[in-house]
Amino acid sequence: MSGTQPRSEEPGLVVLSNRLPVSRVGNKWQTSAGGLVTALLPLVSTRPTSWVGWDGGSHKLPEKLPGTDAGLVGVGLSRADVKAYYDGFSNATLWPLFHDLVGTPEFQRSWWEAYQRVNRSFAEAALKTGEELSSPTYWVQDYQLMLVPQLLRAGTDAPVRYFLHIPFPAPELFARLPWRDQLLRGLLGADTVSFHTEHYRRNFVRACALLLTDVTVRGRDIVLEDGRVVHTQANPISIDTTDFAEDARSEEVTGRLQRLRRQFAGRRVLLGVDRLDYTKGIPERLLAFERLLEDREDLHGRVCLVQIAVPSRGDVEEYQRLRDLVDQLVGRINGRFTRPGEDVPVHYFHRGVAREDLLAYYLLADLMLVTPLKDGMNLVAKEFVTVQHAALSARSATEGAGALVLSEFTGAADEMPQAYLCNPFDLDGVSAVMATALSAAPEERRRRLDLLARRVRRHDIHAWAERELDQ
Ligand code: GDG
Repeated sequence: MSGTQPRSEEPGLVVLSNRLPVSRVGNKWQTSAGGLVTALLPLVSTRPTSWVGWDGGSHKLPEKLPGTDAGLVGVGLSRADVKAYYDGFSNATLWPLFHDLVGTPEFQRSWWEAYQRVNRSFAEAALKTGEELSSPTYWVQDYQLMLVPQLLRAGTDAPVRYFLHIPFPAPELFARLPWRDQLLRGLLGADTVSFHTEHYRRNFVRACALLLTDVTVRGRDIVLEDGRVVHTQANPISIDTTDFAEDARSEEVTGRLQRLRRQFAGRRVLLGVDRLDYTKGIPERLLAFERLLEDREDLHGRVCLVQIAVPSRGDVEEYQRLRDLVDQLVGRINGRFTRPGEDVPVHYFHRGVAREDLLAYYLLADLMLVTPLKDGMNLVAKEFVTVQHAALSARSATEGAGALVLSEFTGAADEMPQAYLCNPFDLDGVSAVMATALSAAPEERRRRLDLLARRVRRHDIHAWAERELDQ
């Protein structure tokens, strides 16, 4: 282990997440991309921080998070534990169970045992690094570490906060888990348990009331047998809107946008940006786009779908099947609808793109398709409206603005009623919403975008973090 900081009198912070937010590119370490990292980065420089996470198999981690003063504390895991705790219990049991069974969860006792073992290692590493900080707060992130709050509570009186980045399912679904009571008790070790939405929070409180006989629910609090009170709250995660807006106006992004505009001239662009995950509804989105092309011959050669799918969890079988299915659907649609000498209707990238390119694509898009079958929040929706809004003043009124098509099964839908909402399971419905959003008047699209972007700006990442940590 490495990377703790000299003791300072300022209150410290110990962040725990499954992965440390660094990756090695060539022989240099970089801060890595992803929902959680994007969210936490602006916070770690504001107080003495240690970040505890799986070292990803590397024993030569940098001492600090590149470009910051935050110390990195790596937890080493055996290959077998990674398979059982991460690929197994986290991603093949909890992930599908918590996303309303859009994938089928597998229950294996050996995975559960590895999950307990790894959660203990994380808690031990955190307590050790916490001793070197003055008045630390422990801030535990996400479903891979649900037992950690209770383990920390056994070793310290310091404040423990927990944030769940994915949905909390209805208690009737959660109850299928053989180790349901242990997970609830794990979370109840925290002083505050936070969720993206009120709906997930209520599901958690209902699960506690239903499954644990020794707790009492008092409003938003859960009172334990020994009198300790656990507070629950809904606090939707957000983005650094200032950062995104500034970058959207940068010369680099403007240059890339101009190039893309030339490449896609004469066509309206529909855009999808997701990890390649079955919760994100990529096959269903492709089928809805295919339906649109079937129904609307006038759109042939005039619309295209750009789908960026960042490779994810390639070691889990269900993800390999998803990749094959997406390949097949893209091939089928392009086979059916490409016209001689013309460009294909679906541009599919099975890779991530640089942030500047991502922002240029957000600016290029006429429609942003965020259509997950289930998603805790979805930051892409918030990034898109922020970036589009930043460019609005530079556009003429007749140019309109990009429109957001948003699944009602995302946490983001709660805060974004002005999006073009859709049910991703209803292919005809999604296809019709795409057509409606494409034909909406420019001023209508601008009006909606303005309301959406303002709302995101009011509750940005700083507001989220303040609510998580300063209570
Ligand atoms: C989990 C929950 C919740 C994507 N492609 C590229 C790229 N990205 C960045 C996006 C965005 C992030 O990755 C994805 O965040 P999401 O929120 O959409 O999704 P998850 O990864 O599933 O995150 C989710 C989140 O945690 C936070 O709590 O919202 O519900 O599932 O920031 O911009 N970035 C770059 N190139 C890409 O190609 N540079």
